[in-house]
Amino acid sequence: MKKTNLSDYDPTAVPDGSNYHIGVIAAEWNPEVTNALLEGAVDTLLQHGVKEENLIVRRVPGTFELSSAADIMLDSQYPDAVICIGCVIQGETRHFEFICQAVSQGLTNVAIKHESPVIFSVLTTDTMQQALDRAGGKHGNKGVEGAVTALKMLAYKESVA
Ligand code: DLZ
Repeated sequence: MKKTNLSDYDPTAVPDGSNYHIGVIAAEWNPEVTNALLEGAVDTLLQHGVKEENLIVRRVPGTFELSSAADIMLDSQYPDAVICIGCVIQGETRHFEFICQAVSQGLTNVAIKHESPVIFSVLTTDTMQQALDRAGGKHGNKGVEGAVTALKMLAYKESVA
């Protein structure tokens, strides 16, 4: 199968972000990956009109902490959407399964609780190379995808409100 840039998108189809406050929370684990995802997300939000002063960027220790951090941010700082960035790499123990399960279910629960877009920009890969390929490498940048998804979900929310 031909592998492509998974983050290619049509910029003309992305809603304007100038009226939104957006939180971006990145895990500190695997920083060479999460820093690149964070940069991709922030650059993309700015490109689509989000004002720098309306961005709330925070760090948490690991991907597991993303759900509670998003919940706390939505309760205290009221962003319109939160993009959650992490990278979990398969190791020799079952930690991988527990973290992936917890964060995917946790972020879903937070999104439903707050009726707000909570975006899963979490890479779950077998190897560091697979993660780097998706953090600004040959398969794109999952942070860019997260930013585009946040803006599209905010437009969706407005369209049905
Ligand atoms: C403990 C752990 C392990 C083994 N692997 C990762 C990982 O690959 N990526 C990641 O973001 N975090 C990892 N962590 C840390 C957990 O996410 C969490 O921070 C700790 O279990 C403390 O709750």
